[in-house]
Amino acid sequence: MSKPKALLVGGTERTKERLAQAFEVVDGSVDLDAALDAHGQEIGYFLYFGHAPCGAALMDRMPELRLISNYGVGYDAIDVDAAIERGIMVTHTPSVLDDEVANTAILLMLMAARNATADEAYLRAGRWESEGSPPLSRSVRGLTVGIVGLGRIGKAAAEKLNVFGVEIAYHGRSKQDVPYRYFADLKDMASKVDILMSIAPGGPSTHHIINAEVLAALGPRGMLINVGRGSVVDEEALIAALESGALGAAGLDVFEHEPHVPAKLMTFPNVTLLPHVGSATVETRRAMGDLAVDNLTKFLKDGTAITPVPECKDQ
Ligand code: NAP
Ligand code: 8YV
Repeated sequence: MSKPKALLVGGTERTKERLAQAFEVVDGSVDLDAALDAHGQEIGYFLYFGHAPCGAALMDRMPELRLISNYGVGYDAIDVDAAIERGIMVTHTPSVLDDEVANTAILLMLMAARNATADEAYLRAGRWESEGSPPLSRSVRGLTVGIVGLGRIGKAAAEKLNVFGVEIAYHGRSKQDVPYRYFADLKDMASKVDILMSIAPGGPSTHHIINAEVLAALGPRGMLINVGRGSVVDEEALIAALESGALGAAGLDVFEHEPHVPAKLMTFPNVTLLPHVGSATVETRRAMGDLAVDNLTKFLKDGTAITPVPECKDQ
């Protein structure tokens, strides 16, 4: 009997090999259009690695599609309502990346406070030898970190942050049973913390919630860390705040229009920029890839998935 067809966009060799054990893999990573022209009518399963929009038009090119397995926990690129309307389940990869992404947030926090990007550039430019030591940086001990989005990753970050001697606060739509101070109002929290750490998902409800007013509230000694989604921060307002000195420093792993990063952002010595690598270690990407494939194979076997997105839990 022939294997069912699964479309693969992105992913590693291991993902492809594991997927090929149960499916005939249609690799659309290089030319998605050509892959859909040739096989779209027979594709029932889709393993998606990426952030390009996956909407109704794409789904309609695969009338037999039953499951979209997202290689990542954030699924704001996928139109879940359109998928549900078409009887398509959507899954993602929660939990397996919490540790890694929390580490990335803390890495960026320390780099911002300790001025590490500027200091490294200083050394590489030979200035240590010619001018002596660079200006002093700041200790994080005693500072307050306000986490925007205290979910799985946010909680992992909060737990790790305990060893740095910081106070922790958080903002979300609802108060949780956690030993951290809750702020229902984001601007209020920004005015009372030293570091704002965004680990919130993308999508309409979080679009630009970190805006000019929130950045002004964070202030000239404040630091913004963003490992959630670029769309959460008004990037133009962020650039303006950095340019005027209204904000102290930033550490960013995500951007509004990836992989584009505004040239102006690259000019600030007090900003650390990473190319969306929060989960990008061999170990964590392997765990994400395995879970993404396991969701597909389980669904093929018994019609249920391991980690459906919340909207598809009852599907
Ligand atoms: P999660 O467990 O679902 O947590 C999301 C948190 O965000 C929840 O605490 C939620 O609290 C809060 N939230 C949701 N909507 C909000 C809103 N409109 N305003 C304020 N807070 C809101 O998700 P997770 O697994 O921790 O992942 C979080 C996000 O991290 C992902 O969605 C993804 O975008 C990003 N991420 C980035 C990387 C990277 O490589 N940089 C890697 C993995 C994940 P309430 O429901 O109480 O509001
Ligand atoms: C991945 C992420 O890099 O899980 C997420 O939401 O942003 C990252 O872990 C990405 O999804 C892979 O494309």
